[in-house]
Amino acid sequence: MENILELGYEYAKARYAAFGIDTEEAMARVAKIPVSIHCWQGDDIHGFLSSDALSGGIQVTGNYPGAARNPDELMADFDRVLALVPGKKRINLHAIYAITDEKVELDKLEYKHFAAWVEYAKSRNIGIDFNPTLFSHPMVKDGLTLSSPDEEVRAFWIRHVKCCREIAAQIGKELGTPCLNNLWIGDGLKDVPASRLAPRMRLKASLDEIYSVKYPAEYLVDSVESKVFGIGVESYTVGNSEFYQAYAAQSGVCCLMDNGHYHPTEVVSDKIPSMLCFYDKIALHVTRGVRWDSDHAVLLEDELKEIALEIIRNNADEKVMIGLDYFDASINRVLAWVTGAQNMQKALLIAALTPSDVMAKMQDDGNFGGVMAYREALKELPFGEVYAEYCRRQGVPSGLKVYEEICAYEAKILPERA
Ligand code: RNT
Ligand code: ZN
Repeated sequence: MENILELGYEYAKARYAAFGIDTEEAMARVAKIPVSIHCWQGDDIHGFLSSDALSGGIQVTGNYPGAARNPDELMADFDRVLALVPGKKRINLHAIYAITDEKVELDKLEYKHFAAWVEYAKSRNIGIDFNPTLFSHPMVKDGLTLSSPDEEVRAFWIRHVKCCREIAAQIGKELGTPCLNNLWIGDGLKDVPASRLAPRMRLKASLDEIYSVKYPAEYLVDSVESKVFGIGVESYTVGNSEFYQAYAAQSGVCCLMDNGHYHPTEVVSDKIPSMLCFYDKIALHVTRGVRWDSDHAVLLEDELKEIALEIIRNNADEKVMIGLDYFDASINRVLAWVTGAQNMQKALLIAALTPSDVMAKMQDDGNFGGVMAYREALKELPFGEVYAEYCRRQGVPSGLKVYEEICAYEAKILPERA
């Protein structure tokens, strides 16, 4: 059997070589690109700080058993993810994943509440990214946080984001790799606003105050994440794309594009090269939108492949910070996690196995038929053999073996968590 796999790879290597592609180079390249895996798939974005239900423009649906209930369970589940996904990984935390026995308010969080996560990351040799949590909390008033007309509300959330930035910078320093601190707020209105400008001016003022504190870029990278609409705020979103793009251009923070946050025919793959004309760094939340939901588990679909292509063919491996963001509680959560993360790896590998320079030259020469012929012929190549080899070299399983391992893990933990 081993032999058949090896033969399969040798055959695939030759098929790609006929297109001028070196499979060894492609695998080595993709293995260096970090993908930040969101911790919140493991427990439906509950976190460890309160028992309040999720609210504020996002929703998790499904009641599949086995959600992680505490730090130990979440870390154990994440270890399964690390062991089943190839490539370079980071973990993406939210402020509500603070680990503490005392009751601590969101505007009083400190680095010490995340020291256990830093130890976890250190021992697994992975980086950490971070997010302030501005939802599922009583200080969200009338659906608003940083854009609230209530000064107390606004001040509370400014303090929260400020302490998150300080924590994130400290994490980046400890781990020797910059921590991305991404800000998303659900602020918006259900129905037609009487003023669209005033909340945006208040958000702008809040951001100015938040980002007036400077940290070294080798510790902290800040990003802001826009959205077109959220559940319950269908008519107006304060932090829309234009708002944050203009803010980022003016202030020097990064834009984070979540591909579930745009109108259905708008694609992030097309936005990436536009942004690369102007920004040194951009961040992504890779997800899958389905109708009104922006957060289904990532599948190996055309748009995912196109996103990966725009990163790889523009040599933006170090400019685009890739993160995942989805939450499915209707299936085994580790499976949802692993499937999406594997698919990101597959898309990057497919992109790295594409003769993009040759095809770009054809485009410039006006040979559009050639581009089409190449693109379609590439779909016939034995990608699966290269991916299986990539996984094998990294000591992780591929194919249904992954599913079998997750089933075995589930059989072990479900009785403990019942
Ligand atoms: C919500 C945003 C945001 C969240 C996470 C939990 O629409 O995508 O990124 O999903 O912060
Ligand atoms: Zn997101």
